[in-house]
Amino acid sequence: MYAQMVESEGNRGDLTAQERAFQDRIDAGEKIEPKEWMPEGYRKTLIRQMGQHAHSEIVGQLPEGNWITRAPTLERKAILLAKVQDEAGHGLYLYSAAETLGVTRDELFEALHSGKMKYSSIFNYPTLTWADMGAVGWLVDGAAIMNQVPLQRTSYGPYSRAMIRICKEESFHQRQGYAIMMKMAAGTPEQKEMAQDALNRFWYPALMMFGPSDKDSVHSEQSMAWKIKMNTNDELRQKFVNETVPQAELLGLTVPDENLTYDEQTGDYSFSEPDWAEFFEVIKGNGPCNRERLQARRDAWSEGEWFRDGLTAYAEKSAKRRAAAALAAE
Ligand code: BYC
Repeated sequence: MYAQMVESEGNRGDLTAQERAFQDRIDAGEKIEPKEWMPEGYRKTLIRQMGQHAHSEIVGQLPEGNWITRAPTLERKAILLAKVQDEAGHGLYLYSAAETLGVTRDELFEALHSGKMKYSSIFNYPTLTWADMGAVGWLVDGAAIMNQVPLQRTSYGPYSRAMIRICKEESFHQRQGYAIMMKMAAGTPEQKEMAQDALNRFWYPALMMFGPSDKDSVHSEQSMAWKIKMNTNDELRQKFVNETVPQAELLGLTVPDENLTYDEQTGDYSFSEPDWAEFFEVIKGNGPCNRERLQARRDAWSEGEWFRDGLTAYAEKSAKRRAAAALAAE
């Protein structure tokens, strides 16, 4: 249901009058709201992208949660805890926004647990040292911001509004990661080495977060026409490299790419592409941590059943009590 759901609508001439009126609204920069008419492909593409994004936030808690008990100071622990809680909040805004499109949260979870829906490839890599918390905040949240800031202008109202709040929190996340990297890079030679090692391991997976190169991106063209996506994958990847390389230099760290060169004229760095064969393996489920991450989510779902049942029972009881009180007051 969720894969390949968008039928190509061809060029504008092929659109029905209703579809053309819809496209005109998008082109004029209007927001589309939940109860309004929308093409089925638009609705499904949004469910796919927002659902995948929500799942990424929730699964993204796992590699960082791993370090809450191991953070080096109480202050670092409190900051990391707050960040991981924020990710849960982001997931919830996005699930709520996706629900306005007529899909239930249970359906979205079912699609995640059965492997039908994806989450960001980055979370299938392990976090091996404390420096990885720095690299994740700096690079992973940094890449997420690069992708998500333009999505504040996306055409679907609830998605765009969720993005505004998420982006504010993501900038704090990125800075806390960079602060860890600054500390480690200016520390003992061993600490600096840990920071370099974290950069070495997270650089290419961070580049993969933007999706396949434009020539292999299946959805970009239609998603951009609908303003569900505002930029191509390669445009955002380039922007990320341009902003991140000087940040690495400031840390005194080396980006693990021998082909990295700066073009004075364009202001762009040219850089090596990630290993796309590895990327496609990871999104097929064969990355280093895919099985562990999915199992953790499935376990959390089944272990939380008693709690969900309790909440439902309480909500039903409260509704009955309110109905009885209303009847008595008549
Ligand atoms: N990982 O046609 P394409 C975060 C899939 S983390 C896995 O270019 P599209 C956070 C794609 O789904 C970031 N799968 O697709 C940070 C499609 O497969 P299906 C989460 C990927 O959708 C810190 C196929 O490859 N952010 O926020 O136009 C802590 C072809 O690709 C990936 C978002 O999700 C990938 N990296 O573009 C916690 C932002 N890349 O679905 C959390 C919103 C591609 O046909 N999402 N695929 O089976 C987007 O902007 C877009 O969905 C993407 C991909 C740029 C990711």
